Amino acid sequence: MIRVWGRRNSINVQKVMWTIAELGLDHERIDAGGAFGKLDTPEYGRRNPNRKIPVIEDGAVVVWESNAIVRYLAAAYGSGGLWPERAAVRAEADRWMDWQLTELSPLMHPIFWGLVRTPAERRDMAAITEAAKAIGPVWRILEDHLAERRFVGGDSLTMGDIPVGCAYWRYRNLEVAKPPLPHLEAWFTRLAERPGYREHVMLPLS
Ligand SMILES: N[C@@H](CCC(=O)N[C@@H](CS)C(=O)NCC(=O)O)C(=O)O
Repeated sequence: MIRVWGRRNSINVQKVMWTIAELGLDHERIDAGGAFGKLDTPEYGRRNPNRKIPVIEDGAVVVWESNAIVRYLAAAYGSGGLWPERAAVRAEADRWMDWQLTELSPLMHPIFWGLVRTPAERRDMAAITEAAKAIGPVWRILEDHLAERRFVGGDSLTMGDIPVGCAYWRYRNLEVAKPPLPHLEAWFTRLAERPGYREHVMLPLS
C-alpha cells in the first residue's frame, strides 16, 4: 500500500493522486501541509528534509518531489502505459514534465497565489497582469504541440500529461486574459473523461 502525505488542494499532491488513480494502486492519503501542518516534526523531516508535500512511502521506498514521484510510480507500476517503454517516446513525455516546473510554474505561481490565495485588498494586480501576459505565449507552445497529438506523448495518456494537465485546470479557471487555445481545450476534454482527473484535479481552486 502506498501512503501519500499532502493536502488535496496542492497541485503537487494532485499530480500524485491522479497518477495513483490511473494506475489503480492501493493507497492512503494523509492530510498534511497548509492548515493541516505536520511538516515540522522530526519524523516528517526524515521523510522529506525540505518539509514540503507531497511525499510518498511505498514500503521502504520514500520519494519526494512531485514529478519524481510521478516518474517513480509510472516506472514501477505503469510500464508501457504511463511510462512509455521506448526511450524516444518517454523523452517526449518527460520533457513536458520538466517544462511544467521550469517554464510554466514560475509564471503560474504569481497568478494563482495572487488571485486565489491572497485577499483582494493585498493583491499585486500589476504583477498578476504581467505574469498573465507572459504566460500566454508559453501555453501556446503546448497548444502547438497538441495540434498533432491526442496527448502530450502521442496517442495515449502518459506521465507527460500529468503535471501539465494539473496546471491547465488551474489556468483555465483563473480569470486572466488568455490567448485562444483550441487544442489545449480539446485535450482538456479528453482529460476530463478520466475519473482520476475529475476526482483529484478538477476541484474548486483554493
Ligand atoms: N518542487 C516540489 C514543491 C513542493 C511544494 O512546494 N509543496 C508545497 C505545496 S504545493 C508545500 O509543501 N507547501 C507547504 C505547505 O503546504 O504547508 C514538488 O514538486 O514536490
